[in-house]
Parts: sequence; C-alpha cells; structure tokens
Amino acid sequence: MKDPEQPVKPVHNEAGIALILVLLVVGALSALLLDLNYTTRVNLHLAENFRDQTRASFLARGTLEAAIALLLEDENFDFDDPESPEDAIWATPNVHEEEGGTIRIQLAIHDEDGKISINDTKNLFLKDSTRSTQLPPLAQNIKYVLALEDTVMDSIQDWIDSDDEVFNFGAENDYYQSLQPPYEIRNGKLWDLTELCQIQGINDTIYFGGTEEFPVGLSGIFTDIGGDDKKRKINVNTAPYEVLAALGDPAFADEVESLRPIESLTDLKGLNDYGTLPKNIREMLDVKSAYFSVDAKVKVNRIVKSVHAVLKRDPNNDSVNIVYWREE
Ligand SMILES: [Ca+2]
Ligand SMILES: [Ca+2]
Repeated sequence: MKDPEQPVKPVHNEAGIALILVLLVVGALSALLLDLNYTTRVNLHLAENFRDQTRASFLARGTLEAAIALLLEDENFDFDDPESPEDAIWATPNVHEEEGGTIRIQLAIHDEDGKISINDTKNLFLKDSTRSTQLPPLAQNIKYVLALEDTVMDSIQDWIDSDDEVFNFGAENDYYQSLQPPYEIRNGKLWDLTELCQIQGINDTIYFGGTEEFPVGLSGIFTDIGGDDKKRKINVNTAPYEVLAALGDPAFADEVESLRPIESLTDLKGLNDYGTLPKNIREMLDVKSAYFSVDAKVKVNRIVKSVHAVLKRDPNNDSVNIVYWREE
C-alpha cells in the first residue's frame, strides 16, 4: 500500500512538449515555404509576361519597318499591277513563325487608294443635307452597284452631315438616342471605318460582304483615309470592279478591267469610255497608289500585339512615311 505521508512525485512529459514545438516549427516553415513558392512563381510569371510583352512590342514595330521596306521594294512606282509579284511584292500576306511556334508574325498590307474615301464630302456626301433632297451621283451609283436599301446611304449621309434634319430614309441623333444603349451620332467625318457598323441599316453582312447577296461589303469599297484631300486619288489598277462601276458607266469598268494594268495617265485618258465620266470623277483617278494600310499581328507565347498603321508612299523621292500608327 502507498504511504499517505510520502510526497507525490511530479510527472515530467518533456518529450510531448518537444514534439508539439517541432510540429509548430515545421508548420510555420511549411507555410513560409509555400508562400515563398507562390511569390516566386508569381514573380517568374510576371517576368515572363514582361519579357514577352517587350519582345512582342518591338517585333510589331519591326514588322511595320518590314512593311515600309516591302513597299520600297516595289519595282515600279509609276503604276501598280497587283497581279504582278515583282511589281507588288507587298500585296502578298506574310506569315512568319519561329522558335518552334512560340513566335508568330502576320503582316498584311492593303492598298487604300483602290477605294473611295467615306469622308469625301465634296464628291460622295453632302456637308449639309438640308440643301438637297438627292445624294451626289457617286453615292447613288454605289447604292445601285451594291444593291443597297435606301436606308443605308441615307443614314451614312445623316451620320456625316452636320445638321439634325433627317435625310429621306436616314436617321439623326434622336434615333440613336432611342437605342439601348443610346449613343451619339457623329455629325462629322468618321474617325474609323468600323464606325459604319453603328449606323442605321448597316450590319456585318453589309459591312464585310463575302456573301452571295453582298460579295463586296462597304469595307471593300470605302476607306477612312483621305477625306477631302484633293491630292488623294483613286487608283483604277487596284480598285475593285464595284468601285470602277460606281465611278461612272459600267462600260468604263469593263474596259479598265480588261486592260489593267493601265501604265500611265495618258493611257487612262485614251480609253474609249474615259470621256463619259463626269469631270469631278476624272480628276479623282490615277494609275498608282500613295496610301497603304498595314495590319501587323505578333504573338509571343500568350502575348498578342497588333499594330495598325497608314503609310504614304511618295513616288517623287522614293520614300514611304508613317501617317498614322496605333498599337494595341
Ligand atoms: Ca447629321
Ligand atoms: Ca441630315
């Protein structure tokens, strides 16, 4: 039996405390390591993104320089022949891949002088629609050639003219304010051709074309470059047939199409149907182009950079200059 007088011996369980301490330390270290691992991976990811962003940005700018070089390689500045690979080396879209597909570069150069300037308020649309109930002949021809509803050209007229009077089947600000969501009419020149898609009566089919009903869309015949620039011409060698047909009699379009490339203004003036064109249209024509748009797209891993630029070629001093440049 235990002696009740004998003092109780205290129990020491230090091994258990040490285990708890070790577990706490291991737990804290694990949390630290996990945090370090996460932070390191995030920083690595950020660094990779920064590296790819920088590479893509410089490659996109380099692609624009390549576009300038391609335009300067054109063997003939006097007239354009898009069918000839030597003359229009720039007309072939370029796709370049390297480093096992991690870098992809796309470059497309478009001739803008084969199109009609949407902002031409001298020949195409009226500055003020209250002064006439009819669109200028060029706009009426486009409506006829593309088989557009009256709404389309009338609404573009109202979008561009500065007044608030509705032109025939057009629409002014009241209409656009009644939409959900509402937006403001431009009542001035278009900043960008894609703005056409905001206008009453214009949908993707009419804008892009490529369907049986609309083989050529508005984007194929209009450009936002040029405006009222009197020096800006339409190149009959690169214009789509629809543009040529809209300029005057379809017989002129047929003649130009069968004889292209037209090598000089003298040759152009010598065509049988040239004389049938109105004076203001004759003054708009040329056989060479000055304005080109460039779309460059660069993909480096998951980073994509796009550059849209407008270049102007000057045949007098064999130079190409950047008129407009936008990087996204
Ligand atoms: Ca208006
Ligand atoms: Ca109007």
